[in-house]
Amino acid sequence: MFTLKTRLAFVTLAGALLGCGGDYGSTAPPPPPPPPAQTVAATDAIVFTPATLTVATGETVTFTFGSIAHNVFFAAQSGAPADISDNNANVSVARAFAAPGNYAYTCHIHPSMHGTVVVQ
Ligand SMILES: [Cu+2]
Repeated sequence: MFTLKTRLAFVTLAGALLGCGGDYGSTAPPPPPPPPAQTVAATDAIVFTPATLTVATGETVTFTFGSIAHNVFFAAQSGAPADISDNNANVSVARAFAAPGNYAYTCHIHPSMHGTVVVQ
């Protein structure tokens, strides 16, 4: 009986200390990381935004896909990165552009969707 009372007292004390420590240690959450600098959004409105994106040679462009699936097929030309084929939803895919040029692309699911990456 004595042992049980002691244990209960200890648990109560520990709970009080933990609660106090939690309040003392609370800080504001860190700010979210900034979005990638070079991004093309394949939107649920069936457009690429921005339709034309200008980047420097060697930069990486992140294509972000929303809840509606899209893909990115580049016009066949030297320096074009690999296509982002199939159905892409709720994912982001990065492509690097190693050579200057104008790289046009389209979504094969929605042929009205066009965009261009201008690499300077
Ligand atoms: Cu599409």
